[in-house]
Amino acid sequence: MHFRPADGNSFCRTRNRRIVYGIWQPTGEDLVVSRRGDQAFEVHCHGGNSACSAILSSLADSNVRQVSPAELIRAFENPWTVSTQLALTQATTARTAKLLLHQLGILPESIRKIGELTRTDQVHAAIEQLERMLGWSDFGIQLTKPRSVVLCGQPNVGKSSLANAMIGFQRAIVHDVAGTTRDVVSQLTAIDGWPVELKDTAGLRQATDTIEAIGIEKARTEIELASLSICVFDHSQAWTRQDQDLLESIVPDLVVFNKTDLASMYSSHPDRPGGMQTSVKTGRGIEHMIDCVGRLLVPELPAPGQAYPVTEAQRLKLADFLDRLRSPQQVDPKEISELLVDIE
Ligand SMILES: Nc1nc2c(ncn2[C@@H]2O[C@H](COP(=O)(O)OP(=O)(O)OP(=O)(O)O)[C@@H](O)[C@H]2O)c(=O)[nH]1
Ligand SMILES: [Mg+2]
Repeated sequence: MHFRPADGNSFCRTRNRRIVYGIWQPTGEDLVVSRRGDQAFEVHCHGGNSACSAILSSLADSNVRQVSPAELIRAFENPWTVSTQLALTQATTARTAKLLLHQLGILPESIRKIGELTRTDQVHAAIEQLERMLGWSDFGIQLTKPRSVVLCGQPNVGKSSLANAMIGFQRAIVHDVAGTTRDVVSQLTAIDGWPVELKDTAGLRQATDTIEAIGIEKARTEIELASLSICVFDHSQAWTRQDQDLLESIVPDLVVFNKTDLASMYSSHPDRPGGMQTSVKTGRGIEHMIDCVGRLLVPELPAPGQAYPVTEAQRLKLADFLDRLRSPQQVDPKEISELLVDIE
C-alpha cells in the first residue's frame, strides 16, 4: 500500500469512514484517505491535475485499473447512489454541493419506494411521485451545469465594467472607445451560490467591420440561449429610438441603467422603461442587482425532502419508467419495477 498515515498508525486497522491524513509515498503528495468498505477507499488530494495524474499513474504501476464513471456505476449495487455521488463530485459551489448531498441521502430511497409502490399495485401513487420528481429535474440537472447569464446592450454603456464588477476582477478590456468588446467573453462565477457562466458581449449596433459584425451575431445567439439576459443602458444618455428597438428585439429578463453617478437630464423620458440602477464607478446598486439576478435565476426551491433527478441519465430513466406506468398496454408492474434498478 502506498499510503502512510501521518499519525504513524497502520491504515489497515482504520475503521470505515474515518478520514485519515497522510502521505502518498511514491509521489510525496499530502492527501486524505477514507475507507468506504472492505474494498473501497476514497482518496482526496490537492494541487490540481498534476497531483491527481501522479497518484493515478503510481496506482497504474501497481496494476490498479482505471475505470470510466459508467463502468463504476454498473459495478455498484445501487447505481442511483453512485450516479448521485458522481454528480456531487461535479459541484462547484457549497450551495449546490449541499443540495446534492441531500439528494444522495434521499434519492436512492425514493427510487426504492417507487419500485415498492409499483410492485404492490399502487401505480397511481408511484405516478404521482414520479411526476413530482420530474418537475424538479431541470433544477437538479442544473446543479452541476453553470447557468448562462448574458450582459448585452449598445456599445460603451458599461457591460464589461459591470461583468468585471460582478466577477470581482478585471478581465474584459474596458475602454472609452465604443466597440471595445468584439467577441463573447465568458467567465465562470457564482451568484447566490448558483454556478453561473457570465457572458459579456459585443455592443449591439450597426457593425463597422466584419469582426465586429461576427461578435454582434454571436451576442444575439448567446442571448437566445441564455438562462437570463440583462440589457444594459446608459443612464446619463437620452432614451433613443435605437434603445427602444433594442429593448423590443431582445425582451431581456432584466433592464439595468448604468452610470448613475453621472448627471442625467433624461431619466424621465416617457418611453424609458423601469430598471435597476447601477454605477460601476461608485459601486452603487451592484449588490442589489446581483441579488436580483440570483432570485431570477432560481425563483423557487424544492421543499426539503423532495427527491429529484440530478443527471440527464437519471431523468431519462424516470421519464421512461413513468411512460411505461401510464401506457395503456401496461406490462406487469411487478416486472417493470426491475427497470428502475439500472442506469446507463
Ligand atoms: N462614470 C461612469 N463610467 C462608467 C461606468 N461604467 C463604465 N464606465 C465607463 O464607460 C466606458 C465604457 O465601459 P465598458 O465597460 O467598456 O463598456 P461596454 O458596454 O463593455 O462597451 P463595448 O465593449 O464597447 O460595447 C469606460 O470608460 C468605463 O470606464 C459607470 O458606472 N460610471
Ligand atoms: Mg465591452
